[in-house]
Amino acid sequence: MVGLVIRTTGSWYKVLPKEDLEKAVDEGWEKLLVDCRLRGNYRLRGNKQTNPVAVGDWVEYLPQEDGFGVINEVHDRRNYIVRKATKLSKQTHVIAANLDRLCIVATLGLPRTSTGFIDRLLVTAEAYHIPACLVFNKCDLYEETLWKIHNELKSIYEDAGYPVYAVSALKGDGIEQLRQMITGQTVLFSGHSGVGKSALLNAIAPDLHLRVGEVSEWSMKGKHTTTFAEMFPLNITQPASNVLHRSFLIDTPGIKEFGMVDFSPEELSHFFPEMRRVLHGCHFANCTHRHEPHCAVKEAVDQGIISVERYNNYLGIYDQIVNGNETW
Ligand SMILES: Nc1nc2c(ncn2[C@@H]2O[C@H](COP(=O)(O)OP(=O)(O)OP(=O)(O)O)[C@@H](O)[C@H]2O)c(=O)[nH]1
Ligand SMILES: [Mg+2]
Ligand SMILES: [Zn+2]
Repeated sequence: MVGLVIRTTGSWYKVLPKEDLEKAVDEGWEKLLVDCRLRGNYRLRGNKQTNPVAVGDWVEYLPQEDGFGVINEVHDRRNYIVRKATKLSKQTHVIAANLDRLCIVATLGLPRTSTGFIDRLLVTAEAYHIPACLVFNKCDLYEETLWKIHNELKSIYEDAGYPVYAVSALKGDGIEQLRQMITGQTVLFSGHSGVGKSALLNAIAPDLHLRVGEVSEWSMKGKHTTTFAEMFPLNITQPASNVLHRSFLIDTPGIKEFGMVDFSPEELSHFFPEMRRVLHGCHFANCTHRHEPHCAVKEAVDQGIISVERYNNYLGIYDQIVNGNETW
């Protein structure tokens, strides 16, 4: 049997049978899920992943007499988002697989998201060819100064090529626009703990009733209210066409620091779309865009075509890759 991994908790996997996919939204998907374990001798794919099966994976499984299932095989992934399991670890953790979009949930409220964090996630999305967008939540808390910062960031990221949304899960502002954008897609919501990922999913799909952190519970750092990645099927009818689309929304536990999995320093600038557009103009074919003369990237930064903030984050990530400096 073939199924889609909806939730993983340690060594158990909740799998939605492929044949039930159509029913899943109308009849409630929870009762359709099969509890599966991984075949005992399943070989980790020779690589260093802590989780051989991730949310969004398509798997082959065998139903057992006791009602449980055994996963025999994981289908090849179209793409995935991966991070280091822990700060200094060589092991990696696949957050989710087979994605149409990454929504980075950020906020200028608390806990504030840095552009360094955003750019590390964006670079990873670029490396795996996953379209990404930025969702700034808690905009109801913004006053004049924060809106000014927001608008600066919006223009930086839109110029780079990423859609930017300003929303309030609490007040409902901007949610309809977000719903339109994710229609018919499998979308991963990622970001720090406490930025409001679960609250945002509840705003998009009120029937989900996801657990949201109590205001008093979370500090600057967030409290990790969501503890496992989980995917939710959702039907959205487009008002214009009245056509029904199925989406899959993936809620994830907050991440404090996004440990990028190693890239070669030479390829890094290709994962910054605005650099990718100009770097063919560099004098040296192997230009690292740091101190070489006649560098088209540096010229674009000087001319204000590439943002200084993004360029500095490029240098920071470059340094991290080359020297292993954990600047995060
Ligand atoms: N003012 C305001 N508060 C919000 C908004 N969205 C979420 N919050 C609050 O932010 C806190 C954290 O929200 P969650 O949805 O639990 O955050 P999360 O990103 O899912 O956190 P983790 O599950 O720990 O990763 C809660 O107290 C929410 O009520 C918003 O738009 N405006
Ligand atoms: Mg949550
Ligand atoms: Zn260059």
